[in-house]
Amino acid sequence: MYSQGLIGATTATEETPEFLARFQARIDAEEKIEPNDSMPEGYRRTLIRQIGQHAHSEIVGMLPEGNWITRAPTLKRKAALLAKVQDEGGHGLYLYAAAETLGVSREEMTEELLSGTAKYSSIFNYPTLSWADIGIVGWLVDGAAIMNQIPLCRCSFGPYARAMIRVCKEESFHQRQGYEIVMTLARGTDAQKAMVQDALNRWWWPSLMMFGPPDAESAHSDQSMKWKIKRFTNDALRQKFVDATVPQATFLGLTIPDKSLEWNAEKGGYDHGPIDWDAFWRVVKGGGQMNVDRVRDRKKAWDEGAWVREAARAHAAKRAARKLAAE
Ligand code: BYC
Repeated sequence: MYSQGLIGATTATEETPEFLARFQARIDAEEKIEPNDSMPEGYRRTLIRQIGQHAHSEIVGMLPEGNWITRAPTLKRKAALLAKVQDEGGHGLYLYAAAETLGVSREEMTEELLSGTAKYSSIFNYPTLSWADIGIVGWLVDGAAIMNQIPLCRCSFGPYARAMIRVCKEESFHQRQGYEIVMTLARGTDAQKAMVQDALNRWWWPSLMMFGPPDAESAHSDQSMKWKIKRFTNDALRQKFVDATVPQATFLGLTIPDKSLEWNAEKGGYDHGPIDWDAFWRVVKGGGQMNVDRVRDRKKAWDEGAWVREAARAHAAKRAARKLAAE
């Protein structure tokens, strides 16, 4: 079932200064690192952590939107939302497969998610209260995801970089469907305008938090930038997102809920108000409105899918035995 799994598990190498320098030279030369290549243990662990958390975010991210599939206002909206939520499941699959090439199994990663030892994006611990939330999630959350993920297409680890190319194409469709929902509501009745403004008020700050803690407090950024896993820092991507999104809100006639938001001609970008990082860490550590529900729902899906995994394994074993007998 996990055919490409565990390939990289046998590449442990003594990390002499020469080995580390050779590895860094490959990174600096923009060579892609592949699963069978020797790599520092820290590089491997960083990728397992980041790709695993990214995969978890994709599948936990199916929950807040899946919640609206039965209540989408038209058949067209329902079909688009259904396709989007299925795409997120696919993203999780590509990412788990990419992480498996580093010598970790999907079962291990899932156990970490369900036991709370692996994180997933803070953004999915907020509830989707109205149909407007689905538009705002597509516009802002998928918009922030693209901003963060386009640079990951150039990540130094080949399987992650290649997975991200397809993910980004699909995220781009997601962002547009969200923006189109928001545009429809923003041009609608007063009640629709109020509903979409309310959703923007609730999702704006959590969307900025998605990019992670400020650079000064980001534990992994320096090393991940050196290894070209990350190409931009958390603050740099957050700034790009704000600069791209504010004109879109203006076009829609919506108000970003930040009184300090102001164009700064000198830096060529917007200054924004302070982010409540205490609230961010509270949510990351399990204190968000939906943390308990999200993990419970993932556990239920994992438990109820046990028979499918068992059947797939039995089918694979039968096929392998048949192939062996025919040889
Ligand atoms: N939420 O040193 P830092 C999507 C953690 S999927 C929770 O800056 P790093 C979508 C961080 O993990 C969106 N935790 O870390 C899906 C670390 O904790 P650990 C997900 C966060 O890794 C479906 C600690 O804080 N995208 O958009 O250098 C539908 C210190 O942070 C968060 C990805 O995963 C957070 N927001 O940078 C719609 C992209 N931020 O591990 C949409 C790939 C930070 O030491 N990931 N933490 O326990 C990345 O680009 C990077 O991992 C991050 C963080 C920028 C997120």
